[in-house]
Amino acid sequence: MTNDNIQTNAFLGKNEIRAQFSQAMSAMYKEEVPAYGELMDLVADVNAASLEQDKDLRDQLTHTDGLDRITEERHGAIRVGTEKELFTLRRLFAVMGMEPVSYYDLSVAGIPVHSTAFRPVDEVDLNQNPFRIFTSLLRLELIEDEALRVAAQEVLDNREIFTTAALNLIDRAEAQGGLNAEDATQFVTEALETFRWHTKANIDKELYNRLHDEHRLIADIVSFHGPHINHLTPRTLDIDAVQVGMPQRGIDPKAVIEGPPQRKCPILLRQTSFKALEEKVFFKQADGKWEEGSHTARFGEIEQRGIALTPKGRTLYDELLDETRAGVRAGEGTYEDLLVESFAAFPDTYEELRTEGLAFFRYSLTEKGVEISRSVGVSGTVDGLLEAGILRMDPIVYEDFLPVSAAGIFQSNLGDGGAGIVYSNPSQAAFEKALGAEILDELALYAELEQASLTRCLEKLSEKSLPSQEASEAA
Ligand code: OOG
Ligand code: NI
Repeated sequence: MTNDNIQTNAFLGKNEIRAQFSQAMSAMYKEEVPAYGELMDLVADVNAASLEQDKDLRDQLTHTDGLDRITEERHGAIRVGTEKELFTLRRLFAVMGMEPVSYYDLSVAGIPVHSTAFRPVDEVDLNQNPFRIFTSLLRLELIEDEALRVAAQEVLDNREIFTTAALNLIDRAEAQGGLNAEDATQFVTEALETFRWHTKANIDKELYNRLHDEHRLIADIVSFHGPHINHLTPRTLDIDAVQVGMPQRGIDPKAVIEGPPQRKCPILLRQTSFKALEEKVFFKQADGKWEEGSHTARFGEIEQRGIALTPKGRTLYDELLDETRAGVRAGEGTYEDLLVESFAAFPDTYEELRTEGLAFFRYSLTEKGVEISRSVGVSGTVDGLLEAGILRMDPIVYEDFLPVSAAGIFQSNLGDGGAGIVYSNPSQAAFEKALGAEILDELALYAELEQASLTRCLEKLSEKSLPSQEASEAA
């Protein structure tokens, strides 16, 4: 580029770049996997109906600026093979304001990867576009067969998953602190290439089969030119309706919805998916010709997001889920029945969730609160201010993922092969070293969000009155 004049070339906001990228990914995936487009239509219909029927939900979403984001909301997932690839991905996502949040160890579920999710972090950024990418790194070290490990490593070391232009634009964004509109558009186009599907494999069928026999996921990660996006997930307001609606549109969903059961106050995350497609691919023969074969990797998923839980709430969630699974193993009933039974112990009103310290809330002033803050001012405890109709509370949406659910989603798309092997322990430190950055703690982020919302309210309310001991304690 010549005469790149920073003065006249103002940077495009990261939120805008992320929104463009999310759009481009969705358009590409719709083209590649038509069932995804079908699912998008179904979700749009279900969401419109939910908003029509549930006035409280519409009010809550309108009030928290959550309404606009929903139709455009989705997450994707990719799997990479080397530390270097992960390192560059972190830099690529940073250009769009996406940061690594939370560490997920999937090795305990027999899946030789560990993961994080790249996503926006601040409330305003989430509300503009919450696009996230669940990103897994292969742990070749967990594979016992040394010859296979070496062969896989060699294939991975010889591929470059980023275009030269993408790498140059990442460098430029880092050096300048952003990208202008023209560069940003090119960046999106180039970044998209990394996540595109390739029908031609990097390897021959023999090596593919060996990798596949070790674990299907290893074959998926190693065999191709890049980390093709393996699913893109729209957010629905009523996952039960989508689960029922899928077969009517010729889509075959997995048997159970992952996560908590249906509730009046949704918590965390519920997810379901449709089975991965068997797709025609070509393997590279020694004589340079292509040999036809097939590969199963890409699927569709839908999710419903609920309120984020505090550490106490999360512990209760994990306990009840463990209880359910233990019950299933002991043959005490079906998974669905036992899940509902166990979760009867999880309070299901926002009031209880708050007073028992199980979930995170965003506080704001009611109209009455705003009026009071303009005239006399007031102070008090959170309980008192809520009761007096001065404060209102809304759920803080869970923006992250659940390892047990993720394992269930992985498994449902892996078939039986290899899923039985249990690999070893988590290694967040190794993951962060590869990433070249620390992973953010999701619980700390939610706690900060809640605290900031409360502090804002209390400050406004006390502008006209002296701050009381009680109010600052409540904060
Ligand atoms: C990722 C599976 C995890 C989710 O929504 O929990 C995931 C993968 O299959 O690569 O996307
Ligand atoms: Ni997913």
